[in-house]
Amino acid sequence: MTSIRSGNKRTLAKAITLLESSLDEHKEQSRVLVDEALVHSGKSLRVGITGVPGVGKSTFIECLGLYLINSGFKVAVLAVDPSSPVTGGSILGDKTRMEMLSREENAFIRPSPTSGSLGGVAQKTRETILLCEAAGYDVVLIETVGVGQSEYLVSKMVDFFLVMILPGAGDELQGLKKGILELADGMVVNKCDGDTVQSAGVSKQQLVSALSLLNQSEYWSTPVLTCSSFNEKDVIQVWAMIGEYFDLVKASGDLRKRRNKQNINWMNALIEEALIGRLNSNSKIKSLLLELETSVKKLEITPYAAATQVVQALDEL
Ligand SMILES: Nc1nc2c(ncn2[C@@H]2O[C@H](COP(=O)(O)OP(=O)(O)O)[C@@H](O)[C@H]2O)c(=O)[nH]1
Ligand SMILES: [Mg+2]
Repeated sequence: MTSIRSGNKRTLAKAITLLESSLDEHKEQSRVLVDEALVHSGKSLRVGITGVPGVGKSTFIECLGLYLINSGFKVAVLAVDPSSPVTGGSILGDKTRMEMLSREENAFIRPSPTSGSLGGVAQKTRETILLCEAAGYDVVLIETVGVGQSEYLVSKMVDFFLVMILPGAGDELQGLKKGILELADGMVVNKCDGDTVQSAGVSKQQLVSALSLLNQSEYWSTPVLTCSSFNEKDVIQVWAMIGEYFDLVKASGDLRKRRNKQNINWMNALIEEALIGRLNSNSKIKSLLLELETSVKKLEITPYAAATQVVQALDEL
């Protein structure tokens, strides 16, 4: 196989397919690929973008991606969408919406892995980021849907986490999941055009006051911008905010810390996966698990006691 570092898109795509395969021989090959990539990784700016379906993430990414490519960058777009493994989530729609971007030589668009648990999908996304970086991509944009736990996982693997919301009054803001404000490094009220300009302004003010109640770092308070993804000027403004943040965290040494944290998270996820893999591959433990599940359901044993038994059984292996 040609090296990923050649920057060839088909080579990169093939490598990611290998990564997503569940065959044991492919797992071994992809481990080698990821190990090789690791040395050449870490140079990109990793940006996560979340928001409810329809908020305009893909439209925003297409506009931003084209702008970045025109500015001389290579842009990779990855999706994490575990909501609909059968159809591949909203990705089919995304593909057509990013039609212009996907035709660009310096853009690489990859839909979400469609099989596996959310943890597995997150894991593959982490490795895919490294492969993209080794292939020379300067900016990696990760689109994720604002449902379930996926946005939490994505926020832990990026340098900047952008939360997009729809314009609207208080009700919608109440609907924002608790905790999302803490994850956000920047927020965008999108679709600020036409009839919604005014309500977008109101949402912005509400977000600003909600954010002011949170503890922010000494040099960064999560900004809130309004944006129309159809308007390149707006999109560039959002990018400027991300660039400003990146410069600040780089200068303060926090980027290093954040990347270290990303790696520790990654390691922990791998340990968890390996342990669960071991539990499931041992027939003795597997039957113990089934037994305990029944006992827990019948309230014959507490979940704590059951978990302790499983860990003990693992010790005795
Ligand atoms: N008016 C308006 N419509 C938008 C904007 N951004 C996206 N849309 C439209 O909203 C719909 C959903 O956009 P999409 O990018 O697929 O949303 P996603 O599900 O978050 O990726 C599409 O019909 C877009 O054309 C915007 O800034 N203003
Ligand atoms: Mg989309």
